This record gives sequence, C-alpha cells and structure tokens, in this order.
Amino acid sequence: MKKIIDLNGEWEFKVCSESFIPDELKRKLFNWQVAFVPGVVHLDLLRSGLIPDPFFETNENLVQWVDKVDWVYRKRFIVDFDFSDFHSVKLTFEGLDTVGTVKLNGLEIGSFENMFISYSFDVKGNLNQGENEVEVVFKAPTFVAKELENKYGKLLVELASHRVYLRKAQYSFGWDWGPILTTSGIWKPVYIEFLKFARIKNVWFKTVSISSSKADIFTEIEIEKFTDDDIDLVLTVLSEGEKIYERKFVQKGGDRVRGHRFEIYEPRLWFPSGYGEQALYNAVVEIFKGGELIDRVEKKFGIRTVRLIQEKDEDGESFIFEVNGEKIFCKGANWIPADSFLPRVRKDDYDKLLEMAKEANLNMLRVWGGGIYEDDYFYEKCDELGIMIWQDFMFACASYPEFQEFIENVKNEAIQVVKRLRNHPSIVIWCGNNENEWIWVDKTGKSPDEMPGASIFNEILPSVCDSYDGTRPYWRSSPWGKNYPNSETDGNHHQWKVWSGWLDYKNYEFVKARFITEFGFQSPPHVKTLNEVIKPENRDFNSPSIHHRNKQVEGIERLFRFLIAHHKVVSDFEELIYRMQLNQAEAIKFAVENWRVRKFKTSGTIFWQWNDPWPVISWSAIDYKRRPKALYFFAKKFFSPVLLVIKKVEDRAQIFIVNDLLNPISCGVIIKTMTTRGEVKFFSKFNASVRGNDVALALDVPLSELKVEDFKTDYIYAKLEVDGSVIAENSLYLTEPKFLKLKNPGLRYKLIKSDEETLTLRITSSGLAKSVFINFENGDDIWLSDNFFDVHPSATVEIKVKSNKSVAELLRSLRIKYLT
Ligand code: BMA
Repeated sequence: MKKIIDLNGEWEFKVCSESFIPDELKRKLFNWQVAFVPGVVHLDLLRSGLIPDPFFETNENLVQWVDKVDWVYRKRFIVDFDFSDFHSVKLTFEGLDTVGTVKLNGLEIGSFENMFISYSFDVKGNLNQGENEVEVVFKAPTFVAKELENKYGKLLVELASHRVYLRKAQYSFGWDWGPILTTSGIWKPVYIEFLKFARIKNVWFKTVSISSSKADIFTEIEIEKFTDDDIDLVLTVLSEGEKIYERKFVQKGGDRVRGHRFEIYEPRLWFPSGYGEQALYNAVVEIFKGGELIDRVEKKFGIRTVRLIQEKDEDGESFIFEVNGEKIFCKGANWIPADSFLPRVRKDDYDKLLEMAKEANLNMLRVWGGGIYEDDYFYEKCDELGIMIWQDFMFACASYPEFQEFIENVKNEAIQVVKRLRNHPSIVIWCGNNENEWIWVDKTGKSPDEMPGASIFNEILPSVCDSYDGTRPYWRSSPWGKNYPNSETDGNHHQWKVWSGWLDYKNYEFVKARFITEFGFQSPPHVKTLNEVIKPENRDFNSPSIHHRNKQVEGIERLFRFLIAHHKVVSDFEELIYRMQLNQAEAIKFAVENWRVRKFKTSGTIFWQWNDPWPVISWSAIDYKRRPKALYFFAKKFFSPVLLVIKKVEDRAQIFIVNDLLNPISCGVIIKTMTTRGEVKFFSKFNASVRGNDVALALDVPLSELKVEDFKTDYIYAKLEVDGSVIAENSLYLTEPKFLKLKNPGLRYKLIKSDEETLTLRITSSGLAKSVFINFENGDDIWLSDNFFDVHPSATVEIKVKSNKSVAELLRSLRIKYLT
C-alpha cells in the first residue's frame, strides 16, 4: 500500500521582499516566525500578534500592506525509511494561493498560478532519506496582477480591475459586501505520497439512463501507471451497506483508463429535498499488484437525471429544472465564501450553514462566481441534504483576459474542477460566470461575443463540461437570455432595480422573469455580532466604523431610504437594527410570494445572499457569526412547501395556495378580518383544493366583502387546515407598518421546560403584537424555532427554545420587542 507523509501543521514563514513592510515589524518579519498550514499569511500574522484583527473596527485599513509583500514558507521534515523501491514519490498541494514557486532541498521543482487547482510534483529524485526542507515562495498577488494588467491592458471590470488577471477568488480584492483582504498561502492540505506501480487518479459514475426497473451506469476509472506491469482492479458498489455489484479487471501494460457500463436494478434515485429520498450509493475502487493492495478510493454517487425545460409559451420561454422527470420550483439563496480567510472554514461551519438552509426549506444554493469552488465536504453535505447546487465557474462582474497562457490555465482549471465535482448529484447546472455578459452589453452596447474572454464562456467551458460530464446543463452566465443577458422573458434574471437601482421593493410585483437567481435587500447583522467588532462609542449609524461595515457605495443611505418607506425611523441603535432586519425580511417575502404564485411561469427564486464572510451590513440571511436575521425566519415560511398568499389587487383580495408537494391537497380555508385592537370584523370558512405541484386561486373578492374599512387598523388573516392542524397561515396588512395603529397589545408569555434541552415559550396577547422579536441578551446563542412573528389577537403562539439553562436564568436575559 502507498505511504503518506502529512506535511500539514507547523511551518515557518517570513517576508522575502523589501518594500511596504511597516518599520516596526521589519526586524521580526525578516526572521522566521511560526506558521500553520493549511492557512494564509494574514492568519499567521494574526496568530503571532503581528497584525491586529482585520475584522475589528476599521483595522482592515491597517493590513493593506500584506498583499504587497512576497512571502516564503518552509518546513523541515524527516523521511525515516528507504523509499528507493517506490516507483513514484509525489508532493501534492491541494491548494496554493496563488502565484509562486516550490523548492525542495534548495532546488526549484515547480511553479503555480491558480488557487483553484491542486499541484503535484514528482520529487523522487530530490527527496532525501533523512532530513528535507520544502520551501514555497508567494509573490505579492496585487503586484503580479498589476504587472499583467500593465502588460495586457485594462479591461472592463467592476471593482479592482487587476483582479481578473489572477485565477484567485475575486472577492478577496474587495467586494460590495467584503473587505480587501487579498491572501497568500498554502490554503489547503499538503502531503507526500510514496507509490508503487500505479495510483487511482479519478473515479466517475455517470447515469446514462434510468427506466422504471434499472439504471444504466457508466464508470470511468483513471489510473496513473508508473510501470508497464499489469495490475488488478476491483470495483465494488454498495447500496445501504450491502454489496450490489462487483467486477474485477486486469489493467494490461499501457491501459490507463477503464471504462465500464453496468446496470443497477430497481435503482434508488436521488431527489432534491422535499421530492423524495436523497439516495446515495457507495463505490470502492481498489488496485492490486501480485495480491497486494496498492491504492484504494471510496466514492459516493447518486442516480438521477436533470434537464432544463426551455419551451416557448405566450410570455417567452420557460426555464424549469426537471429532476427525474419531476418539475422543481427552486427556492434558495446565493452562497458566497464563508470567511475572508478560507482555511478557517471548518466542517462545522458547513454543517451549520447548510443544515440551516434545509431547515428554512431551501432546496437550492447558487455557488456564486466571485468566490471559490467549495470544498468536497460542502458538496457531500448538499448531496445528503438534497440541496441542489447552481455551480458558477469562478469569474465575476468583468471581462477576462484572452492571452494564451491565461486561456490554458482556465482550461486546465475547468477540467480539474469538473472531474472533482461531477459525481455530486446535487450539482444541477454548470454556469459560466456571474454577470460578465450583462455588464458588458449594458456598458458598451456591443454583443456578448465581442466581450474580451467571451471564448471562455461560449467555447471552452461548454466543451469541457460536455467532454468531462454531460449529465447536467451548461448555462453561459447568470444572468443569461436569448436577446439580452438579463432578459425577463426567457433564461434567468438578476433583479437589482430594487435596492441597488434605488427602487423600493413593491416594484418586485412587476417583475415577471422566468427564474430569478439574484435579488436582495440589505440589513445589519445581529446586534451581538456588531458589538463584538465595534467599540461602544461607535455603535451608531453616524459613525465611520458603521459606514466601514457597509461596502456598497451609498449602502447606509439606502438602508434609511428604504426603512422610512415602511417603518418608523427611530434613533436607538438596536431598535434600528431590529427594524432594518424586519424591512429586509418583508421585502424578500413580498418578492418570493409574488413569484411563487406564478409557479411555473417563474420557476425559481434564489435571493442574494445566504451568508457573510465577515461581520458586515449586507444582503445576507445569516450573519458571519451564524446568527439568523429576521429574513432567515421569514424564509422558513415563504419557502415552505405549502404556502398561503394573500394579495391585494386594486380593491380586491385574492388568496392563493401554492403547493410544492407532489400530492393534491384538500383543506379548510379560514379567513378573518381583525383589527389591531383585537376585534374580529369578519370570519368565514370554506373548502379549497389544489393539485400536486401546482397553484390555485382559492378566493377573489372585493375587500369590502371582507369588511376591510380602515387600513390603519383592519387587516386580513388566513390559515389552511387539514384534519384540524394548521398547514399554512399568513396575513395581509393594507398599510405600511409605520402607519398601523398599534396599541399596547397586552402580551403575556410563559417559559416552560419540556426536557433537559428544550423549552417552550408560550405567548398570547389581546391585541395584535406585531413582529415579535425574542432575544436572550446574555450567554450563548439559543436556537429558536421562530422569531420576528406576529401574535394575533387571542391566539397562542408556541416557540421551541433549545437550551440547557434553567427557566429562571433564561427569563433573566429574555427581552421581547414588538412594533409600537
Ligand atoms: C450582484 C452579485 C454580486 C454583488 C451583488 C450585490 O451583482 O453578483 O456581485 O455582490 O449583486 O450587489
């Protein structure tokens, strides 16, 4: 069997260029300091106390010298065995950020220029039995990029223009939600492998076709051979722990690739969350020489088909994902890197952010093109949870270079990425880039094909996807449409007239696009998250510190312009955060409800954005500290499989039932008109039904028939009941919250311990308690089943609380807010 030496852990680092280093650090930084791999230089500097925390206050400004310096990393290690019998010895870096060279025992063994791919170097000739030293030099990314830009010319680029010259996460050069923290480092694991005869390079399971009784699977196993000896190969497939298929092959002398077709009877299919099981198969590939196991790879794969239904209709052309023959309405958000310093992102972070997505009824995330191709673990987790992935290639908001080396670099990257990710059933589409063509066409008036770098998106990437995958569609860009990249009649759409274009969210109602992959509204993070990085005297929206935390031009201005449109503007910091979060949640709810009612004229709503890479005021639903905003709790409801929507259309009220379940629903609809003080002015109950995977208009009557008279006090509440239990509810307020007459609602609550870990918070009120916000001020973050909800007159709301603290302790730190 092969041997591995793990080179992660402690390394050393120092600067290896002269300029830009702060004087007080020179003495230290010219000497070796302790480093940690996987890591990036900012993290090493931070750990050694050489830079302040870039996330605290405006410290980001103090660390801007770091990306203008060359750095060298080294590690000494011992090989304590004779490796002359091994046929190959490889030093592998799974990720190097971004440009530089690698030396082993003083001799240069290779160079690198792309953080998205892994690099393997043959080192048998240079490695010593005994002591060794590996050294990696990183060139200052900012200067390498600028030199290339000087050589090849400035392109049409949003934000830092030199960024497009490096195959490096584009957000690290600064974004409209992200700091400028342009990293360098060995950001993924590094190891040496000692190999005999051969190794398994890649394993792929491709669903060729599925019928009711069997699935046709094609597998391709790529072997790297170091000698021309025959080797034995064994393929085993397991389903729920049981072996269902086994096959042995002999890989003769020159055979490098084993292609093999086989059948799985009564296949368990992989479905997105909410549509069926997330079935996965396990495969084991082993290679033997003379009976001895020399390499072994385990892979999971799923069996499913995916197709984009693009059919002409009276409004243009549909854009519907179909998985295993079932049309899917996609409900989701955009995923951006979970940290400015990527090696800090752990499995726990992925678990938390992805499990929260499932809990909030998301079935799709879009891995946005200005970040990274995520870690394998991210996609494994999405496979398990049934979260479909819209996967961008890593290009964003720009034209890209076309010189030969760049194109070669991109092509090589695309092949590596597709080969790494193609077994994941969760990935349902490859997409060329984020917004490149849209920006080009809007700013130049020229055609998309005239854009510098266009060949990457209309030739190279589609052909790589076709040759190395072919099991899911390739889409040129997000957004992309036939006659215009941001078309509303076909293809997919980004809606930024609202918010960024200064229009208010009520305008979402006029957007009839076919699939919306971006739209968003900002809010501040949880007050605890801000307090951790902002000094008490700066906790004020007038402070430069707060302005620093909003990276959009006129971001803070928009927060207030859109707040005052709907909510009372107050001066208290925490009260403003609460109202801004509500405003964001209400905006996205309004948009999603409008688009879900159009099911399948509109077939997907993917809001901007799920998460944050640092503590920032942004469009996210969950802040950097993984604390949910109001939008998170709203998403749970507006993305729920059965949704009740009440709309006011001129002077009429309409009730829609959206059903994403595959079975039909017959239910009771209860509708009430109430006043904020608690009187019931109108009540009615009737039966309604909706087909599986469909939408139905259940009621359409004049508002006057529902006895709605004074919009400042009267509002409509409705719920759906099946066998006595409520499956959906919603309400419609006919004026802005700032104009509602909200008297003291007479709110009462009780906290009851259910078991060691869970409690129930029971809330009742005599009048309307609008937008109730529960916050436990002290201690750890406490999981709540709901927050920012309304308590309707005479109703009882029960919230689950997860905590092992005592009732008394919790009550001491419990604060409840509602709108007044
Ligand atoms: C779109 C995205 C991002 C950006 C977001 C918010 O343009 O693709 O580039 O962060 O909107 O402005």
